[in-house]
Amino acid sequence: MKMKLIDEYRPLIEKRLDGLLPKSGYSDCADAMRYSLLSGGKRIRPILLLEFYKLCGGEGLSALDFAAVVEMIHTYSLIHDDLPCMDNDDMRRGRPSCHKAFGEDTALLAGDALLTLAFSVAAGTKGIDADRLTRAIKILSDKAGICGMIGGQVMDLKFEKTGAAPDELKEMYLKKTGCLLETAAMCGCVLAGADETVVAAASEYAKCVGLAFQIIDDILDCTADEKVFGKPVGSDEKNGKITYVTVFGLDNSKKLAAELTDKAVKILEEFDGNTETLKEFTRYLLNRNY
Ligand code: GRG
Repeated sequence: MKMKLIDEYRPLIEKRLDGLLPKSGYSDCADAMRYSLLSGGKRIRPILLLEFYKLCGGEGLSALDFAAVVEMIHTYSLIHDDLPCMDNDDMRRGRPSCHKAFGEDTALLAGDALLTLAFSVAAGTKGIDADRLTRAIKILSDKAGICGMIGGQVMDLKFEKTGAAPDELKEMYLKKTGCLLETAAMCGCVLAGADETVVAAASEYAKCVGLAFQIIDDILDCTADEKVFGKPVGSDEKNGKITYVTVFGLDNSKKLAAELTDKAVKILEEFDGNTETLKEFTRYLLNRNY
């Protein structure tokens, strides 16, 4: 599925990610970081950050490094999520997952190294006011940590054993998947110097998108074309996972994802400035096939 915004931003993001990584051949761990980070993800989170930055009046490419940082943290989470002690997935982005290609020990360290590199790059961002940068790093740390993405993963592991009520499932999705998308939208605004009400609107938008995004992931996990999806279909069932599809059924899940997308698009109307591209991108996320 083609999307103009992805086609436009992707080369820029890929080039910067490449430049920020340790050189190829430096160590197995550096090669594994490179293998996973430059393996053809959609780059949704950095694109969101750069679009919100632009929407809030940010100019030029000052936010590009911070956008790359969010993608590094996303990639570390995927490497760790695929490990045998987590989801135990052999494929990611259409090729062997990091631990299948490099071994579990190196994959674990490559994830750790991407996480720590991310904070080094974030702290070294040039061309952004220091207070804005500190605030963005705080949002990033909180939302990627125990009260955010990792907290969601902890809930995910627990629910595999105990089951989950619908409200608990929603909270888990908002944390596990939503928090990093929220980081991207909020940090785009913060780095551009937007005020609190604007940052809060970006956060609300991203919560809707994040929940819809994970519901769509659940739907794709049982309906996608494996070649396009880039990883095995039916992984949730294999792991005995409770998902929106198992709780609400396929049709209701599609309806819920569409309603959340409509809500997200409505929130974009609260912003001054042209949000047409972001609206189109939001609808693309609903209709994606991988
Ligand atoms: C610290 C051991 C340890 C593990 C951490 C934090 C964590 C494990 C996992 C995070 C949870 C996670 C992987 C959520 C999945 C979110 C999701 C739907 C990912 C797919 O995102 P896309 O479609 O992927 O944007 P691409 O490949 O396009 O980048």
